[in-house]
Amino acid sequence: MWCRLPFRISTSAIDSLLERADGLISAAQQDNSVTFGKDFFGRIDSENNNLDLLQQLHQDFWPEIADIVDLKVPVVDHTILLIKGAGAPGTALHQDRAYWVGRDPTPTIFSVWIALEDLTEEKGGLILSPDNQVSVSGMSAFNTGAILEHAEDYKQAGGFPITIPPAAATEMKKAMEFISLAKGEALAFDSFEAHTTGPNQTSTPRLAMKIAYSDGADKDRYLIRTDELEDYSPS
Ligand SMILES: O=C(O)CCC(=O)C(=O)O
Ligand SMILES: [Fe+2]
Repeated sequence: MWCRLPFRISTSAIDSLLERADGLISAAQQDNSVTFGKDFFGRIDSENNNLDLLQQLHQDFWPEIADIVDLKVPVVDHTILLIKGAGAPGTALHQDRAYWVGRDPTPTIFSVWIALEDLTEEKGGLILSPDNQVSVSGMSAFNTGAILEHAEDYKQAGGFPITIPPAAATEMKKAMEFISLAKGEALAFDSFEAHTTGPNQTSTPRLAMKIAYSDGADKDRYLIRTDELEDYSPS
């Protein structure tokens, strides 16, 4: 299940992020792989943890969805920058659940996927099934789906090696479409939503990111509770 978030994240929040991620982005100009800013947010070194930026982005949409998703102890499970280098390959079809069974025994993680620039299909934007689209109120039914068979394919390019095997993927992709997102637009998808992206066929890096939320009750591995993030102030 997935939905478009019907509000835009402020350009000023995104521009401050892009400015601070400048080093990573310029490196992706020369590197045709997917550059994951996995430790861009929340590094132990509190001067460089960028939680002030995460706070700004989060506050732009969380109040609109918190009651709908209704997590007992809402946490930011993890956040990554999804920078796909100029010329980098696509990401094979998968459900994120295949990666998260261990860390999220009862499925609660969902992703807010944010366009940090206007994303076209040539840039390697997200491809989803329109059949699974719901309105924002439908987020209350997130994570009620089922896991499909996945295989580990460490040879396939794109940085996400657990994938839906090629024959099944080809069949599923017939019903999937590129979803266009302008800078600051975002969509949310649950951990059972199969997704893929095409290669970045342009000469500049593709700029996107995801904030993955989950229920932190009974968990000790997550980035930060949402109430802590809201109260965060850089020391
Ligand atoms: O960035 C991509 O190409 C794929 C991202 C993805 O699979 C995800 O955000 O879960
Ligand atoms: Fe994914």
